[in-house]
Amino acid sequence: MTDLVSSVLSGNRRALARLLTHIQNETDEAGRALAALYPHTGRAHLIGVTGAPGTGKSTLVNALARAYRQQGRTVGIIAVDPSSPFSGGAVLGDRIRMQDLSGDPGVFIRSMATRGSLGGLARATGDSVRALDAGGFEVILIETVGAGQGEVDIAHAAHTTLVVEAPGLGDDIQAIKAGILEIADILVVNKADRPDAPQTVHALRAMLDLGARGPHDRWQAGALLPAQTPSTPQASGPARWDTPLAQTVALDGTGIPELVTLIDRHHDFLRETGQWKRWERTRLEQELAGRLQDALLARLLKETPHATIQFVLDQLVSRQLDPGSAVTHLLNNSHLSSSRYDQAGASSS
Ligand SMILES: Nc1nc2c(ncn2[C@@H]2O[C@H](COP(=O)(O)OP(=O)(O)OP(=O)(O)O)[C@@H](O)[C@H]2O)c(=O)[nH]1
Ligand SMILES: [Mg+2]
Repeated sequence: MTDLVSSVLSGNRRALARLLTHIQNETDEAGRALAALYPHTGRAHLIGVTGAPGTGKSTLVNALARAYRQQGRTVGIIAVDPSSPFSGGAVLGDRIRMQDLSGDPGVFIRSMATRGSLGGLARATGDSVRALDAGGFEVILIETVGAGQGEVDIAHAAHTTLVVEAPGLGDDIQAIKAGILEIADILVVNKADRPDAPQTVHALRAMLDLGARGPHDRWQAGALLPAQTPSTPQASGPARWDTPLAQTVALDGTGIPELVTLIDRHHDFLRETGQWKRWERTRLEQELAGRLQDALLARLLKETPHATIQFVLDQLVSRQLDPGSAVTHLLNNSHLSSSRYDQAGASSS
């Protein structure tokens, strides 16, 4: 076991910070450490916090962290920075957070910058969460701005997803269109102190009753294996989770204890119905599929001369070749193909 790994496991903050930097820089050291840490992960409750810019996510995460600390639970926070330069809220929220929670050894905060591809960010976020999990943090809050599907996906890669809405911040229908309500395990109307809050609550309740509230079969999707239809009912407990609506004033802590209770209830629901395990399996299947996709594409591109790809592209543009056949052609001429094609490729070259 390397120094870094054993230090992270023993709760050394500086080692954890170093590992997170390795993860963000995608170094080989990160890969080695994560492999060694992997058996020590899977214990933390991962809570995603997503929603439109400025709804109060950072303030809410802050308030939740404080509540968990009062209960003696340790908290990791991963804030995925919005890619938009127009959002000043993140800066403010993070500044408040730093003042409020820094110096508490039971809290670890890390911001992730949107650098490069969203897929890369999602992976770095997932790896960072694993590092915090191995470091012994019991609750991990993952804040993302739910502006794009990619960011939503990051927050959704949690056991419990909070979707944060605020009154008067644009069209609620917009959020529903983006499918953001459907991913909510708990819908939070923050800024409940605002006079227009009751209207927002009313509108969102109506939406939940209309059908956004449904059986949460989202962990059935098969990324590699065919999706399985849920044939047998869950062994125990209700298999259905009705998305509750919580009202909070993150600024002064109103509604936070109730929200913590709802989050715990969702945790227990997942454990008792076996959905926690199902979630784990589906998540890992998706991650494996994503990593395989990237690795196979990288390998193919490494093995295929640049000129070949240009040639294929030319043929696509001139309509001499269709994209489907192009894929077959490229695969047949790479080492990813079956040995039959390998031999054919070798003899023709
Ligand atoms: N009135 C009121 N204002 C709040 C509440 N919670 C947060 N705010 C304010 O809303 C603004 C945005 O808060 P943030 O926590 O930064 O919001 P955010 O969703 O993290 O913002 P982005 O990260 O930029 O998307 C700040 O000025 C907060 O002080 C609340 O419960 N009531
Ligand atoms: Mg924020």
